[in-house]
Amino acid sequence: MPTATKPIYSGKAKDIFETDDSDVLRAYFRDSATAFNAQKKGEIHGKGKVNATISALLFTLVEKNGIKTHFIKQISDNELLVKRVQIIPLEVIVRNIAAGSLCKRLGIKEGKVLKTPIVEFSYKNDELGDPLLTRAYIKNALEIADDKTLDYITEVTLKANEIFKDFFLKNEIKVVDFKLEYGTDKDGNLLLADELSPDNFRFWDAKTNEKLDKDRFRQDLGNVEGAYQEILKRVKSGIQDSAKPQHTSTQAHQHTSTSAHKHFNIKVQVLPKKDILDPQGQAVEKALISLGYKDVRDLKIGKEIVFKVSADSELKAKSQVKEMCEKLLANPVIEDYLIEIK
Ligand code: ADP
Ligand code: AIR
Ligand code: ASP
Repeated sequence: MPTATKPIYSGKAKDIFETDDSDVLRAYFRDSATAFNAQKKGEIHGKGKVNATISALLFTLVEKNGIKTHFIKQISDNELLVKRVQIIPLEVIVRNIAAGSLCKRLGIKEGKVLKTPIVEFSYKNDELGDPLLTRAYIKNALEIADDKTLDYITEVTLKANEIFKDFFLKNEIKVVDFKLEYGTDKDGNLLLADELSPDNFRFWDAKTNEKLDKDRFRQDLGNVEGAYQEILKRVKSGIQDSAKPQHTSTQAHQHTSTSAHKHFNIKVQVLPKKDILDPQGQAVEKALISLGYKDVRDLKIGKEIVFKVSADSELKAKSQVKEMCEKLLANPVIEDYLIEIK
């Protein structure tokens, strides 16, 4: 149960408390559930505990993959310690498969696999019904984020989507769509915040398409508690599986200490993908043209990473480096990488 102190904020599903440290907040996840901007209200028994635990596990998963979040630790069944942030009042939504408001708005059939993942922004404002925003609304009417911030949020969100899709598919779940919130900490770092749970994700069973998220509550489908418990079960077993040694190049990597004997010099070149916005590259291209180099075009700015690895064959070294690129060195959603081995 929450302690007697008054929350500094009591939302639709969580209470937020201050702690002894002014930079740290305590989020208490309640069982209360709302839908359609609080027009529908109810309780989902055990939801607080399940959502706090799923959030803790998924924040840890994305942190491990290089995404900065507000998560510090889970301190009880229903409570997380988080870094205090100033929330940007945007609901950042990613969609892989058509569902919910997208179907309503566009008349598309639920279940259509979208050509590529879509990122959209809504205004986090219950009174206005969280309206869909354009970039111009965000930048020039609300003035809550600029292009650079929106590009960064989009990049991180698409990366999170790849991490979630991959993790959940291994656990026989399709990630249909989800909503993220971001905020800035006292040092100006943009952190993924709020929660990661079936309250803000649509999850379908990969074999049966059974809904395993808040749509069961929204649409009165029954067994809401069971669906949330099922997601918790699969997330827990997925995390356990991912901690086990793999029979792939990761295992080859572990063997390096005993059997590897060749050293390879690695050079990785990382460049923004062809159609991805590269503001830095565009600025340099413009500057070169204004200096009189009129024929310059398609300028991209990237990075070069050099290091050595030991492995028992070039093939194994290459597959290890490829894995490093996918996990950390590049963002495969928006960047191409080229591996050179000598
Ligand atoms: P809502 O406000 O939508 O009803 P909740 O009941 O989940 O949502 O309340 C939690 C509130 O705390 C949300 O408004 C969310 O934006 C905010 N929040 C989440 N993480 C943080 C954080 N690290 N620092 C400050 N506020 C946060
Ligand atoms: N979402 C949006 N506002 C609040 C939440 N939780 C989430 C939904 C769904 C995604 O954002 O849970 O996963 C898209 O919602 P919709 O209603 O726009 O289709
Ligand atoms: N979270 C929002 C609400 O509580 C929207 C939704 O989940 O449908 O109303």
